[in-house]
Amino acid sequence: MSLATRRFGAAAALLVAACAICAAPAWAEDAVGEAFPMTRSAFRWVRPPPARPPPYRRASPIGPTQTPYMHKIEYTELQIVCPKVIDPVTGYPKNDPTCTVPSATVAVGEEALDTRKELGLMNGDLVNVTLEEVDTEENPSRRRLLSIIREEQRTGRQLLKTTTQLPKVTYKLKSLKQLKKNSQKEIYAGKPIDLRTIVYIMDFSDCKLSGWSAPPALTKEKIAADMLRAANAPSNNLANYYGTCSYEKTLFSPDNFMVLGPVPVPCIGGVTPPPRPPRPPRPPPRAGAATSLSRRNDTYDDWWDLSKFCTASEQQAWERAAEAYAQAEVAKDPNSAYGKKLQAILTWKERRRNIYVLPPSVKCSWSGYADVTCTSATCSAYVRGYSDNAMQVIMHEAMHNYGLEHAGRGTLEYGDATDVMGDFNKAGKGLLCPNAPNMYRIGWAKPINPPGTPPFIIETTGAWGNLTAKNFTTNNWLRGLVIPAQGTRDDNMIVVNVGAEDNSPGAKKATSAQSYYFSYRIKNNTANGYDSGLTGDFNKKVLVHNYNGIQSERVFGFKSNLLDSGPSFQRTGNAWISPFLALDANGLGGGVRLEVKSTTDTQAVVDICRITENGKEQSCSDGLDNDCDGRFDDEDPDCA
Ligand SMILES: *[C@@H]1O[C@H](CO)[C@@H](O)[C@H](O)[C@H]1NC(C)=O
Ligand SMILES: *[C@@H]1O[C@H](CO)[C@@H](O)[C@H](O)[C@H]1NC(C)=O
Ligand SMILES: *[C@@H]1O[C@H](CO)[C@@H](O)[C@H](O)[C@H]1NC(C)=O
Ligand SMILES: *[C@@H]1O[C@H](CO)[C@@H](O)[C@H](O)[C@H]1NC(C)=O
Ligand SMILES: CC(=O)N[C@H]1CO[C@H](CO)[C@@H](O)[C@@H]1O
Repeated sequence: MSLATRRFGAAAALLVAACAICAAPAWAEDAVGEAFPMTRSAFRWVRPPPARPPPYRRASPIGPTQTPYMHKIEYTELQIVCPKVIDPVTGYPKNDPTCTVPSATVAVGEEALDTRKELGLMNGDLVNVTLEEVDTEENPSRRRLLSIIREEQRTGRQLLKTTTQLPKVTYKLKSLKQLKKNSQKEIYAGKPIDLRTIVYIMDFSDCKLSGWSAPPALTKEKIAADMLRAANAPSNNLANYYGTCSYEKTLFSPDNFMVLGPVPVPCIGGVTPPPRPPRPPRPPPRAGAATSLSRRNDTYDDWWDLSKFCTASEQQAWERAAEAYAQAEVAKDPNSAYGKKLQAILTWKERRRNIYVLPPSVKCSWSGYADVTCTSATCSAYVRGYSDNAMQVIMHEAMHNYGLEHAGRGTLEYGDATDVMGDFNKAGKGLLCPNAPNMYRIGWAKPINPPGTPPFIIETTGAWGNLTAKNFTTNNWLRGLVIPAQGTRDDNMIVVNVGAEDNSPGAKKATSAQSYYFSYRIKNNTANGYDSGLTGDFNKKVLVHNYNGIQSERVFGFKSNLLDSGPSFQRTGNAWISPFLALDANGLGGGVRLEVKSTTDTQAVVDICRITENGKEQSCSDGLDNDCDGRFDDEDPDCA
């Protein structure tokens, strides 16, 4: 018998006695109710292994030390939380008072991603969930233990060592059904998105642990100065980051932004559960009896202990405390300019971004954590501590709120150094705007328009530079296409999918057809300019990304992948050549060859060819250079 079970046994005896007055046993019942699903993604720094000491003492190198980081895929979580409703009296959002489900993490990692994809779940949808409490001997309910601890505190009887780490309730997600799909909100559709943001400085000093107070140096003024376009702001202040990278399609106005705090949160708190009778013994689980939705994980009830956990229930406690703090601030002086401004932000009905700056030592395994998509009344991004590169971490998290996934390179989840959603290690205080696929995904940028189109014309679609097999039928070379530097205008990429027939809805598509994105990036020498955080490695480079997603917040599972950059490409030299996809029955597929003809400080000129015969020209009289080696038909020695 495990220690925990023995303890629980003793406590159960106590509860039997206490429960002579109890009604029907309730604690093993399923938790059923309506909830919001929240997919959240964490950002984690991983410290490098300690360097071996040099053979003899040398002064340590001057300049910032780099902190490598990596992403652990299991840090994506699918949580369920109570739906937020707008209180008709106060106008403030609050948890639906009829909510009966505990806040919980119901799936992590690939399971979380799969569930989201399978059900097309967007944050802020309404779902009906049924959670079944799972009875494991090793893991008795932490809620039950909490009630025992409360009983100890009340009676002074020592039944347990209360310093023992509390076990968690374990639930299994029995079912999750979509009741209402929220509409997508984060894709630019012609009208600037005017963000509402509150930054909360959180203070957990009640835990009486060192590093758990709000750092005194971290003032509201400091954060406001870092985030707004003030004279002394760093160039990657959030307002500039959003404004410049989006070409002012997203606004971060000082009128809609406030910093509050420090917000004290009690270290331990929550509702005291009623005493409950012991659970009848359960039959052992039958093998293979798992339901189709057997994605189980530990689930947390709505009480919290900040000193021990960093789970959905602690996160909800922070949020409740912050919200209550903000409302109390308004109540202090509702008619002042400050009170009115705060109230206006608090009563804004949709997509208020809350950024929580947590004390540096708090027990969370991540450095940043945020909702992926933001469609409910409020959405969250948390950062642990506030380091020198806080603004890069916050922008990364903020772009998760926009629905963006990580920008990878090969197997490296965060490997793309051309996007703040990837490796921003070397971006310093510069702006590292999203890569072409991510820019397209949120509607900030589009493929190029026909030559002569002025920049920033909202009505243009970019269909001209969205190339499919159809664009290569009469001539498989498209020459002299101009790719403007991404910072100079918003129609700035060429997208090629030779596995697609054309761009009409319902057009035929080859199986495993791939979309390639070609864009041109310049490291901006103006400190606060577009791409001022780009590394020299990608300066004046045509980038090749692969991305098969579309412009929808509800279509998941697609991430951009940085494949290569040129004129001088790593893999294939002076031209970039895609993998070859054998032509299907409809003649769709083949490969893409990209040659960079020239690059300047504002644009690159490229030639693009669709390869239909891989490596050797076989059709020698069709008027096409089928193998894209620059020689047509009889000119090609392949045809000799
Ligand atoms: C939610 O699910 C439960 C259990 O499946 C069911 O009894 C209930 O009617 C559902 N509620 C709604 C609103 O669909
Ligand atoms: C490519 O084809 C589409 C139609 O599918 C057309 O609208 C577009 O103008 C073409 N682009 C170029 C560069 O020829
Ligand atoms: C290209 O066209 C397809 C089909 O119309 C569309 O789904 C896709 O969003 C377009 N891609 C870009 C990058 O505009
Ligand atoms: C450099 O940044 C400025 C300001 O954002 C912008 O106007 C300019 O187009 C950028 N240049 C390039 C080449 O991106
Ligand atoms: C957050 C959490 O408790 N995650 C757990 C989910 O389940 C897997 C598999 O049992 C555990 O490894 C995780 O720790």
